[in-house]
Amino acid sequence: MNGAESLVRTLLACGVDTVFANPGTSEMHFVAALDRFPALRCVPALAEGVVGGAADGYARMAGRPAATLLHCGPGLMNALANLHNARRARVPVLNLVGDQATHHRPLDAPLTADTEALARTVSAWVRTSAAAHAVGADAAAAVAAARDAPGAVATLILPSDCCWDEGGVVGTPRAHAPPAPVPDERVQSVARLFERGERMLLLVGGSALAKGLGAAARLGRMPQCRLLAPMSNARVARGRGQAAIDRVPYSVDAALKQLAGVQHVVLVESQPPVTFFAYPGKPGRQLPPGVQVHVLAQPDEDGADALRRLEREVELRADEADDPEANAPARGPVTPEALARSLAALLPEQAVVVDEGVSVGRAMYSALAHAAPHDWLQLTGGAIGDGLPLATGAALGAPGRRVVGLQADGSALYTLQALWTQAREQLDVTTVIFSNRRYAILQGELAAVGAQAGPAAKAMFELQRPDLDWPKLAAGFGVEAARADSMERFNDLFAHANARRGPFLIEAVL
Ligand SMILES: Cc1ncc(C[n+]2csc(CCOP(=O)(O)OP(=O)(O)O)c2C)c(N)n1
Ligand SMILES: [Mg+2]
Repeated sequence: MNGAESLVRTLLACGVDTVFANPGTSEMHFVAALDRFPALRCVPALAEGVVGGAADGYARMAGRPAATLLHCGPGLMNALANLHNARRARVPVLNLVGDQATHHRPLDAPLTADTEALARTVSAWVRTSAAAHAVGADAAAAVAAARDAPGAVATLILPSDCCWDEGGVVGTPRAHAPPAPVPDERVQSVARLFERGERMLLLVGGSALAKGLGAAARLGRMPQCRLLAPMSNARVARGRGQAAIDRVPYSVDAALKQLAGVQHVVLVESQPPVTFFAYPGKPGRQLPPGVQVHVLAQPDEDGADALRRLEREVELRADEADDPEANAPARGPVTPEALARSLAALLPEQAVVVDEGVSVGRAMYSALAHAAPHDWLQLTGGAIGDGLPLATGAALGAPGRRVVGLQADGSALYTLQALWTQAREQLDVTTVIFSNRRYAILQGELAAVGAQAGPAAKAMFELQRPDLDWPKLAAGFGVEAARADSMERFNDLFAHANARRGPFLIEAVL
């Protein structure tokens, strides 16, 4: 058995059966092993940004890691932005990077780079295998490191001689650390805060959001308490039957207004909220000055369990909330509000919504709070170009569920190659392109940072001259597509897309 075969056998033994790959010469022995192991699903991607984002989307839905397969330092560089998003999502990713053979590295051949240094920027764990016999044990350690609560990117670098040399040994799966229970004293001290009747904010993130709110929602309905989620979240369980939860707004003014008067913040798998950027003369922290911050659960602790225990300690005085009546789909011109209304009415049951809707997408989150039950996946690290890859990985991580991508046009163009993977694997993904033909958010940011902008500066944010032809772009990658310039047409296309198998793209012209 060579090192590559010991790697494949170890992955399968550790429950890793999906690989997103863009390989090169140094990964050939791994590729060659695929024919002997049909249980390993290897999904090709045409750009490494797709690999990183798809591994993230897969992990968010499957709850366990996929592997990536990347080529040397430069292949990893291309994947880093979306691996950064995965790091911020705190999901498990087994990041495999093939590299120069051990004895070839000193020759400084063209693709030689400081692969470990690059990997460290996104990884909680980095190791370079030293020899074929070590590869299996290294891979088992990497999977456990990726899965330690709450989840992280673990990078294993594989010099090509370690893969082709004989002497491979299959690694034994290792236990990983589950979320730690929150100590009783902490639950009780937060319970005492609730009893003081002062104005509180319960800020719930991480796995507590992904599992459904239950206790948090009931606590959040107490008269003195507000319930919010952070601005960006890996996964939120929502829709009919689930309590709605708003997010801390993007704008600093809106956030300060919303949180004015709050005296205590209780963090559950979350951090004190800050603005995306600094703006001249404005605060970077979104909490009002003087607020007291308390931690109920850290990100590696079991926040959902802590909330249930907190609920038992506190004497609840809250009513059950009802789901409001559903609205009919919108008609007439395509606007963000009309799209939100139609999506709320027509979202398929158990959809996985992937939100990289940027400025148009802002109208969607609250509008879909009482749509059919669904999971909501967001861009977590602010690095745009994640939406199409996330949707691709989510479809593989949640087979049988429709993925609905709410996708800003400019952001989609960073990693458009994901469409080809969706077509090749016949993934059930409906992509809705919010085609405003500009970088709309940056037009607002220009004013927000106080920059003086003339026509040349403003033209930087227009995606026109030439216009992008979305149905043709999608068709070029093998994905069927159509354009909607009225809500009637959008409603028909959206229903049609969700009723068929395989991917479909709708350009919603705003
Ligand atoms: C990797 C990365 N590059 C660049 C940016 C800066 N940026 C933020 S939003 C944006 C444009 C977004 O345009 P679009 O996706 O069309 O959304 P819209 O603003 O039109 O809603 C850019 C370039 C970023 N956030 N991340
Ligand atoms: Mg746009």
